[in-house]
Amino acid sequence: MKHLRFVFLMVVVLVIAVQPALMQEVITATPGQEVDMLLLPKALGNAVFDQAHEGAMEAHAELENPGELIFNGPSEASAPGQIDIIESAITQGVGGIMISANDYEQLLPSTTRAMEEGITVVTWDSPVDPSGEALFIAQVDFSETGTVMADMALRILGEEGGQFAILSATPDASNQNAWIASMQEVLESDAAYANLELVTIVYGNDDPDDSYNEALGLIDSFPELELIMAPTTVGIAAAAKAMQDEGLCGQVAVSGLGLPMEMQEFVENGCSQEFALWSFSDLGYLTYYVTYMLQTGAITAELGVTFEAGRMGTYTIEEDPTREGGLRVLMGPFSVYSAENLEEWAIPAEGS
Ligand code: RAM
Repeated sequence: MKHLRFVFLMVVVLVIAVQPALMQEVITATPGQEVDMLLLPKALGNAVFDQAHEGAMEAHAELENPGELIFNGPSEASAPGQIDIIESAITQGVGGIMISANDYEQLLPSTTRAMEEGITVVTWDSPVDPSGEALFIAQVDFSETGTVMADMALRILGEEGGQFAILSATPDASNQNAWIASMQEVLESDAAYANLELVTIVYGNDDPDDSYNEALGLIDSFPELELIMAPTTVGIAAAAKAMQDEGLCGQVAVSGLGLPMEMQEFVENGCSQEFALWSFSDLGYLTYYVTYMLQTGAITAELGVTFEAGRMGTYTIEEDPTREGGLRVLMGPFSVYSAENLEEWAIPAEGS
């Protein structure tokens, strides 16, 4: 009995001693501080960026920021369009700029100038070179994206393989370029992928019409093509629509990174077999939290800094293994959507 009491006492002492140390390290935000924030997507009119905006608005309200949350982007996914918006945000004197970048290098003079003016620059979804940002909010691990896409291709084409093409976004998009490079590495890394033959990479500029036409071009140029892999929500939906219109569903598969609400009909009618994504509203929410906490001085952009991002919980700033000298906050996870788990993600038709 005495022994038990001693053990119990030791446990209590330990908990009391260790807990404050643990708790001190997780930093929380101080709500109510005024910071004008700009959420800058690659382009307007893309549903995933609207979802990120919703997440950012949720965080903005939760943190009771009396400042403004501006959501503005170019009408087409282009670096010059983003530069103009960053420049006017600097003149306006915003406190935080959150960018999904159309180019890894071209935005640097503007983002660097913004940082010199005391503005927190955080990238999300698609980063810039680490010299032009405080850190990057990575939706998923970029090298994992290659594995996810290679495995989807393998499940669709089987071990006998076949020809496939990549339909990407803009040629300079840093996220898509990193994912394509990672997929190519994965394909070469294991004999299991040996029969998956990548025949070409084309670009639909995250524009529905361009992407649709590029998909049609692919089936013209490669009559043996069996799969279009599109690491862009705009590209995958346009490719699936093109295959549907051509009556090629079942013959040419469509996969990649897609938004469930845009892809549901194509999974239901067999034009797309499976695709993957993450939550864009969570990404917007987390990005807002980090930018607010950096700009209000609650945290600094340094390795090992641990903080709490509201409903999403605790995160730690870490080295970005996919970008030398870069820092990231890693969100995740990936979700894979297919006919097999359709019941879990499909939006039921009205009246059913
Ligand atoms: C498009 C955009 C975005 C990317 C998704 C997967 O909506 O290119 O940057 O993350 O696809």
